[in-house]
Amino acid sequence: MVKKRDMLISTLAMLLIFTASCTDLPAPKPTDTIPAVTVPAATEPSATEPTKAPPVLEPLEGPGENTYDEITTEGSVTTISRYFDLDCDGSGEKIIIIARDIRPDAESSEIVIYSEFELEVNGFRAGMKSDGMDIDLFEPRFNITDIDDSDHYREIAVSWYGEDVYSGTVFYRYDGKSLTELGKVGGFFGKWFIGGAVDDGAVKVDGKGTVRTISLSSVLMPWFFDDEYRVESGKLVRIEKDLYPLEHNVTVLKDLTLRKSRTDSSDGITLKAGESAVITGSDNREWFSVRSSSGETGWFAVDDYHMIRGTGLPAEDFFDGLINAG
Ligand SMILES: [Ca+2]
Ligand SMILES: [Ca+2]
Repeated sequence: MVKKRDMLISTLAMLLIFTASCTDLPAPKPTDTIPAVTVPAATEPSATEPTKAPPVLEPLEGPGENTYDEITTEGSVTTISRYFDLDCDGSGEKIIIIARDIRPDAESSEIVIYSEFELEVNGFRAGMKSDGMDIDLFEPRFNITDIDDSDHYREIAVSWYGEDVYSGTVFYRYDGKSLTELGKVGGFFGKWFIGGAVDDGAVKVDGKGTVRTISLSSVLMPWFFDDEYRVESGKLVRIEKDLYPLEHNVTVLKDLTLRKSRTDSSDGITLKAGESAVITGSDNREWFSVRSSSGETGWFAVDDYHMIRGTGLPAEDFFDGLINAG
């Protein structure tokens, strides 16, 4: 009892010394000051605990809904920036994209077409240029996404509008040490703004490591197929499928004897001139399956994209209704 009492007295004495030095403050009652002294001491240990916890991931916005800190346009140059913690180390990276119209006729053009972009993250740079073929113009409103929520990286996606109807997306990753391109896929990520219309792009990220999109094949003719990619050793790698479904109606122009299967080179059914048929699938490399008007199936292969193997003739000589690549 004596010791406790002595401690209380010494505490009160210290409080009196403390309050005496703060002459402007009213002397607090002991009952008020005791919690004030003990509460901070009690909270200090718990305040240090969050530093040992996993990093808090910055909330992501939906595809095409990303906001930015600053957007400036000067002439044919647009600069968009945003702070975001891409490597989840607790501090935001400054992400800057500079999109420029560097076409020779840009000065006289009434519209700005971003023919190149430069991406900068914490001083590291990457970028792309229009190739005058597949890539027409870039959309500088980049997206931040998370391909795989089991790693501590978020990815930047930049998309472009294609020359005809098709588009593409490039993914970048900043890991704290470098900015690397993971790869390119067909299709647009996020909202695309063209001709006054806004649409959802074909590229979907599931957060489980898979990027899904709709890709354009040029084997036999231009046709679209469901496509998937995964990140392997820091690169987006296509997940090859054995066969991609297709449902394309054609009319046979010239008799064509098909193969029984991809592995059996013996003669199968013969498609007759004038009959209708359906191309039902392809390996996206050389083989196509065809369903005849009577419901039977056979196969043909192409070389050099459109020459039907074993005939020396292009596919256009056998089928009417193929999509024109032109
Ligand atoms: Ca960071
Ligand atoms: Ca991730």
